[in-house]
Amino acid sequence: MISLTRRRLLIGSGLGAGALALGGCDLLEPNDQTQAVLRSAETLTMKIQRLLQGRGALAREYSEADISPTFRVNGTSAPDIDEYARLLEGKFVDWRLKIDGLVERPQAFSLAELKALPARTQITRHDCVEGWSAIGKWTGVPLGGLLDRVGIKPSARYVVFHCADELEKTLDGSGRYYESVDLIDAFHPQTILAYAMNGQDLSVGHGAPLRLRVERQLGYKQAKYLMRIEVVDSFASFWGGGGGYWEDRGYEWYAGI
Ligand SMILES: Nc1nc2c(c(=O)[nH]1)N[C@H]1C(S)=C(S)[C@@H](COP(=O)(O)O)O[C@H]1N2
Ligand SMILES: [Mo]
Repeated sequence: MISLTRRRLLIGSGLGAGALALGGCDLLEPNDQTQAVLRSAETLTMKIQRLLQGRGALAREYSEADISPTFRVNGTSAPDIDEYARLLEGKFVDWRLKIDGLVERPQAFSLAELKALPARTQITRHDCVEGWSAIGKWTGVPLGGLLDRVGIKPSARYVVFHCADELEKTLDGSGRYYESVDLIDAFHPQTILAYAMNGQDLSVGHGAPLRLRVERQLGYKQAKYLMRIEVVDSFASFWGGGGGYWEDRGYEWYAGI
């Protein structure tokens, strides 16, 4: 397998080198034009990565012996929201995962219902942009199977994940954590909604009761505290329009590893 890092791929293209130079300059206020250049370089990167690796290529899986003895909790460690506190106190019996948007049969799943569905377990490495990694074992429901159950409409293009936590307290609620993936990643076999880590129910720190694992992408895509999944044709109208909490603050939407 050819292994090229995103940086090398970018440097290999004239466009990317320019985008990198801009990206590295703190003095330059990003304007629409530089944003457009950065976004097109990012789309190019995603296409090259998928071309080299294949749409369905699997992220590496590890053995039990590789599981990290400690796995850091990052970002929100406990959602500071009344509704979440209530659900946690009730051991998530009243929690429901809503799936709606561009689907034929909107549905709300209890944790017990999700746990009764066919499950997948995978041992993978989590890479955070902040420069740390950890290997963990995740068990959950493949997202693709769940989407097949509710039936996505032909106009569907993206899947948006709404979380319980506000990472930043704001008056308009724009500090709410959210994420999104396209349908290629949504139906990828390693994309699961995990309710267990290392053989135990998810802890609050790691995203109880349910979190996303989308293994070919960086840590910030792995949305914790899932409340609702919305199938859409565009994520432009959500919050900052970038498709995720960190994307709205400048990170790449396709965070390929
Ligand atoms: N809802 C929510 N999901 C989140 C975050 C967050 O703050 N809130 N942080 C992200 C980041 S940057 C990382 S690295 C991982 C951390 O997951 P962990 O706490 O299980 O290590 O969760 C991601 N998903
Ligand atoms: Mo992260």
